[in-house]
Amino acid sequence: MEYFENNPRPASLDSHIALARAFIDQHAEQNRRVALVTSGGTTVPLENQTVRFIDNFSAGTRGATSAEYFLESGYAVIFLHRQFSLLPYARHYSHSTNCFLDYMAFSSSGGVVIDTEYQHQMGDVLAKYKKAKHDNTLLLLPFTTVNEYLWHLRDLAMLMQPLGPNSLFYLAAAVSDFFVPADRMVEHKIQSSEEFHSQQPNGNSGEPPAAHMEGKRLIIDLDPVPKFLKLLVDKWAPHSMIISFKLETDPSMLAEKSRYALKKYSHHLVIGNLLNTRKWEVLFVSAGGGEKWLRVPANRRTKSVSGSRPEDAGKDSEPAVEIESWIVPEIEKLHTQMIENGDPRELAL
Ligand code: 9Z3
Repeated sequence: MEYFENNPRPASLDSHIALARAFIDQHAEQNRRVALVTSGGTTVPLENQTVRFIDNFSAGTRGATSAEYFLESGYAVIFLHRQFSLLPYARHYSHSTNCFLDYMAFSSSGGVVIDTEYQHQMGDVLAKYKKAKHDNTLLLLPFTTVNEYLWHLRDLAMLMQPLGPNSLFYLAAAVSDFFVPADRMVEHKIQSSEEFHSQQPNGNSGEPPAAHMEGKRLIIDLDPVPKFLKLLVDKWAPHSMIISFKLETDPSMLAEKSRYALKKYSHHLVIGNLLNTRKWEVLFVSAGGGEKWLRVPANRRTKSVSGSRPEDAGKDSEPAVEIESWIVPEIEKLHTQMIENGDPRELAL
């Protein structure tokens, strides 16, 4: 594909692929299912030596939480995630309203211990984390840019091919639809003051840089990201189960756009979600035409935190039920169906 001829191979890819090869070999030998979970937003740098970039919304909650439930269901998980976004297990203590030091306390002898208030819950998380470490079932691979994401997805998919239907792709990362191709990217920081404007040399495309100043205005002219999902389904992972997410903000478009994506790429399942309600409702759209909503009931959309108001249910607060604890077992069932019945792209929801 032309994209990979024209956009640079990330420096981290070789070492990541070596780690993934050993990981996949181990789990192929143990006949374990392997899920590639993607998570977090992809950036679009505007300069080669990047000061400015465009980002896609995603904290990594969907991916990190789902990864934990895949591990609980017996999958090995390759967690391809945006660097510094939420990680499985660590997510319970990072990026939260508490600073991690709030979980600590001094013991009577002056040593540092986990505060008694958190010990029980942290013990549960720690046990799961230690098990994943001991069994070597969780591989963390970071990316930052959309280019790094695409290279990793392609190479990991090809590496997973020998797993056949025992492999699954769960594409929760928020992938940019637009990017700056390498041959239209400027090297240095774009100068905003007119006194310092320069037409930076720009590869050999002969086209103007994708991001440049015109007077006081910054003009950004992005290329479309190639339709990688089509390639994943048809070429890179033809025997895997493939699940993609569709993010919308307008409720009236969600079902239609999810159906459209499924029809266009002919994979197994699209999970539609809306930005404002994603933590408590998702729409499953499957290739057989089956559709169903998974919804956390209204009275379980907020943890009972003192002072929380019913009208804030589901906003920034964490629901009492993690919807991923319902999503992942549903997928596991569909995956079993797919493995047992060959590969019908018509799964009964
Ligand atoms: C999603 O829809 C994810 O569920 C969220 C998760 C990004 C909403 P958070 O990380 O949010 O929990 O804060 N991902 C979007 C997937 C996406 O970009 N899909 C692309 C597309 O449909 C390519 S597969 O074109």
